[in-house]
Amino acid sequence: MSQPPTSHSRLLAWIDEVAALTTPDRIVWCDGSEAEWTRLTDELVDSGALVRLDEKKKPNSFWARTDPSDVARVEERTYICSVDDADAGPTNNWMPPAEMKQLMTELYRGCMTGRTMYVVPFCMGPLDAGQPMFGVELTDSPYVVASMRIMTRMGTEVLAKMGADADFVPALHSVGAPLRNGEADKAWPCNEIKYISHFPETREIWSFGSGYGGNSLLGKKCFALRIASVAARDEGWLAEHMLIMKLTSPEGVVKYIAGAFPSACGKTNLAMLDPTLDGWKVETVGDDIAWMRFGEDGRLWATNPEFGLFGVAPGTDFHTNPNAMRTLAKGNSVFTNVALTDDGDIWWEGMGEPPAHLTDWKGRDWTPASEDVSSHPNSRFCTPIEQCPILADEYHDPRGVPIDAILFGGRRKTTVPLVSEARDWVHGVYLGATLSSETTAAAVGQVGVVRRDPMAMLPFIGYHAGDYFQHWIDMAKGASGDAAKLPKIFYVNWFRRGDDGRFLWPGFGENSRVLKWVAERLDGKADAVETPIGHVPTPEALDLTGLDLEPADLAAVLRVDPAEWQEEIPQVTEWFVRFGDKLPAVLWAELDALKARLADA
Ligand code: SAT
Ligand code: MN
Repeated sequence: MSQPPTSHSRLLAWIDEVAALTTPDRIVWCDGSEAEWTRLTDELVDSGALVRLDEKKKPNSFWARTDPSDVARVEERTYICSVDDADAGPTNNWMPPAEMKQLMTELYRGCMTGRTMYVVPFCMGPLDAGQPMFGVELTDSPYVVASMRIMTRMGTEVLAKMGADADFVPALHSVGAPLRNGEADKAWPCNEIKYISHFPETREIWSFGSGYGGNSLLGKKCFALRIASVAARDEGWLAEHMLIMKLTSPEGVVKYIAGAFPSACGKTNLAMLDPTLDGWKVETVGDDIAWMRFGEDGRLWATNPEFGLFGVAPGTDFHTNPNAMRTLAKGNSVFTNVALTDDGDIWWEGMGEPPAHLTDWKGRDWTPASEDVSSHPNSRFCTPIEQCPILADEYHDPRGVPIDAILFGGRRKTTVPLVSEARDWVHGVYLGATLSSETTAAAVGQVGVVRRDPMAMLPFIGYHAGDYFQHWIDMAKGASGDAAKLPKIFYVNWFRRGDDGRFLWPGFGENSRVLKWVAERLDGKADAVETPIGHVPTPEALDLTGLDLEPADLAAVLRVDPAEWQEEIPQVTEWFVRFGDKLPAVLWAELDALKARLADA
């Protein structure tokens, strides 16, 4: 190795320690340059890991296929290794940190033999933030390095800003596939054994065995959510699984809205929404993660710590998300587990008429007559957020944007109306804490099962979920005692179906009608009826201009059926019981109050 480009002694000592354990053939310091990107992607093309797409269709872009066993986050293999298991709580896997470190040390021993260890200094959020949030990922995967260059600010600038002693989160990653005695590499090396481990007290991340998304791009879910949520608890802020958007009315009134939805429930589509309502404008600040801190004005300000978009590909097209398509058309992207067209472009289900022939995500010939889908349901595009044509200027502002409203949402066929407004902050926290959704392909496991997914953070809370609910309740104190400064909380469900299985609401750009109602509620201008579960728009209060919606469907999508909500009560009770003494008493009180309102309805 040539002279390390830093004098940061803690970083240098850690790299020495990891190199001695993992025995890479060489160490490369990543500078984040264009030249480095070209060198890495050229190497990945030569090794067969990437296929270069047609320069005219998707400039400087690549197609990747993973091992068929390595396609999503592995929640079963994800651990919060706090010193005390009570700090991980009932929703996380736990192992004592010393035991996990011992076990993983044996897995890591010699695991980079025959490979390069890349040093990736990165920063979550703008480098000119008051307190820049640094991490350094050590990885033996050049695919991860290329993806990290899209998803985070990384390289020389970051290292320079870290100086000799800045704090950082050490994030160690290996695909766990050493190449001994000149063994040939696979296009997608990985290991059957996988561990995604977090050490909240020491703010460390150790990941082994997977090269995919949230398992390997350690700035994202591991740092910006699991580790950051612990820092946020300690320091009085929130690290949340939320999109951030700027909504401007025809009169020029601006509202900033954050929205928490589980993975693969349309956060990216909502963040880039193209309103069907005349004169309304949406601009994107973020599509997946929001860090929210109180400003001196007592309001909650949100920033997006990421630098790229890692969106679900299938279902994305000019109808559902035209701005994502425009972002991707500019190139500089990596597409993973989608299909390849014969003329060097990408294709996935939902992109209109399929071509007569494709290469599917498993590398097989595919035609419209094929039985399987061409693209994995959790296939992704990874693309620079600065290419988004509706990126808000505020994205670059280290202070972020003051949040007016928080939306919680999930995928529910029944029960949950299109939109409702919480009665107050604590009721809103109750709505978040009991949020439910049908599972998706974003995590390994069964798809379509209803599970509680509090604040859409179930797989991402880095500590005890009961303490997390209390932290949310305590946030009210940060608003300098002025509850009016807190965002208003809403609960939305774009996915309700009729008895015949049809979606009742058209979704996508038409969701601007719901956003308009939310914006008007914030200004005390839109009508609502009080129901046992919160305030629901009157049918007249939603602007349905130009929308062909049957009155019966409108009634059905807004309906609050006390009997359906009664059925939720035992599930919510069971859910709350899991948290034992750690469940804030005010949430039990909210449940009791809901029961009483339902009984009266
Ligand atoms: O694979 S990721 O965790 O990055 C994507 C997601 O599940 O939201
Ligand atoms: Mn996500």
